[in-house]
Amino acid sequence: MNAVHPAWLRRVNDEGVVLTRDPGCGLGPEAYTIARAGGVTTVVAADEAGLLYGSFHALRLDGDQPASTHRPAAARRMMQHWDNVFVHPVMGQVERGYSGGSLFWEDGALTGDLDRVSDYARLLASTGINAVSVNNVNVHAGEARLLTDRLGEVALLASRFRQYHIRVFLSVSFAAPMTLGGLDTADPCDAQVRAWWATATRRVYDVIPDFGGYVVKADSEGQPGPFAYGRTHADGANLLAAALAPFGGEVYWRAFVYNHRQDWRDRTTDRARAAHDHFVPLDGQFAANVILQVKHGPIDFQTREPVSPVLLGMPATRLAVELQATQEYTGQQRHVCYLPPMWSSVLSTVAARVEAVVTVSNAGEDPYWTGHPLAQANLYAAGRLAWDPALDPIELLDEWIRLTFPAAAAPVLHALMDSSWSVYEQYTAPLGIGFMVRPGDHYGPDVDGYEYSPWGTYHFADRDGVGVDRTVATGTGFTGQYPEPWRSRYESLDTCPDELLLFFHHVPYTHVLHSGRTVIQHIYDTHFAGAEAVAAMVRRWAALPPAVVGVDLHDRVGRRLAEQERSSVEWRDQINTYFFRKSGIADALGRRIH
Ligand code: GCV
Repeated sequence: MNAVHPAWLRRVNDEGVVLTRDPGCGLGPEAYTIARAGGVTTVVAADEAGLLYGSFHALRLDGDQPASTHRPAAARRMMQHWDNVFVHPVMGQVERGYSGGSLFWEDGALTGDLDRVSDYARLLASTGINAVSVNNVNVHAGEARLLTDRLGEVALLASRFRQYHIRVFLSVSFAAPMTLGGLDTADPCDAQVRAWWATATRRVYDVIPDFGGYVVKADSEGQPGPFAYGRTHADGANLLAAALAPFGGEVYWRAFVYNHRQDWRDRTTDRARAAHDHFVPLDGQFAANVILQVKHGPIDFQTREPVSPVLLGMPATRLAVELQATQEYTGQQRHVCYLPPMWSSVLSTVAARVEAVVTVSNAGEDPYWTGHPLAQANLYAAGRLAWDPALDPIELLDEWIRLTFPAAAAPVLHALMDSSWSVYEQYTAPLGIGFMVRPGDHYGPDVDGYEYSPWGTYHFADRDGVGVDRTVATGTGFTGQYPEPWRSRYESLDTCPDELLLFFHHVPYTHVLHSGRTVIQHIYDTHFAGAEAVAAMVRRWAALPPAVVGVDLHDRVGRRLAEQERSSVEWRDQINTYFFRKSGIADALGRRIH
């Protein structure tokens, strides 16, 4: 790696921070010791990376501090971008991107603003991120060429990230030996295919010696993969691993594999089961430089899901947990939705089992980086939690607020953001059932939008009840994929947590929750409460003098809050009306339902 960006180190020195690199200090890679006394901060580390992270920590310090040592919990902390090089006719420049165009690509070309890439690299490094993938996991024909004749552009990006200790990864197409190499197969057991990957990979390292490796979405939502050749995903991943191994590179192989052409009439197929069914039998068969990248929940980044059982069931495989900062299903950066309370609960279960935390980035060319200025907190916290999953999410939010806004704004920001995930959950799909979003763009309510579709995301509401029976006793058997204590907890109605009830069970509307309310009354109450909470957020923000946070930012947030309020009312009314009409059960409080 090159030396850390010299301008950054000068700036830190100017702030009175003394950085000492001492290879004999006994600290491991990326670790540092920091202390502050008499206004002078000292940072000691064995390597450049440790100094870099220590220098950012120095800027967060407030007052004198005794010496403390910090080291990352996960060795790899990656931001993945779903950025297309060419504007995609349906998905645009960034798939599920809500922050303007891509930071890296602009209508077929590399961005002309590499300094902004450097700014982004510094931003990511300040949170502890040390890896980034720069193109969409859905690799279209033009983007596939980043691996070959467009490698020079990737090298330019890598030169900017390198100065902040961030390695660049590429998403690659499993079919590349055919589409780029002209072979008539991409079979992982074919000698020519193996040779093609070896040569292509060597060329990458000729140009980018510290290249991180490949990210692969295979046999998933139309992407090519090893199933076409009757091979397993271990065969597929190990093919790329062999090509990368001589250079120290790694494969991030995604476990997001399921049948997206399911027959909705078939009640036995359960999308939640798919990743476990495909991957757990392969435990122990992956090469040493393969990391299996698993979405944190079994379906797809819904507002509430249980932890994926794959993360609990592959002890002989290196694992990464995948989080989604881009708010595809959580308000698309038009709604305030501070996600770390969800991420922390996931990490409290899996942090000790994963060696990488991967987050799908929510940043783009927007001047505020994230479209909704308050969505920056998700970007910031994703990196900080990857470094230390034990950090308290609300203290982390406080840290971000302190570093970003004047103290006078803090009470209002906390009022808007602390519970924003719960509030979003209140006015959207209830009790862990998920989806109920508009098909395609996934924004706003459409209760039956996916009910008769091939995507495997159903709620099964009828006049008597709602929810998916995933029990071993009477359902799809998904609960049986969990080890104890989760298996029994989710299997039994007595112990299944309310917030996941409809994920695991089909129950009558009159079923009484642990909270003491019936399911139908819970639906009504939470939807009225959620929309009211958003209205209160709007009032709080309007009462904050714009000058405290800057007039432009105040206006941007105000306009997004207005949309959140409109949307929350639409969600409330569609969900309440839908379930009132299905069940025929009136709201106990007699509120207006249509
Ligand atoms: C990149 C969901 C999203 C897709 C995304 C996919 C994935 O299905 O809607 O846009 O594709 O997840 O994670 O691969």
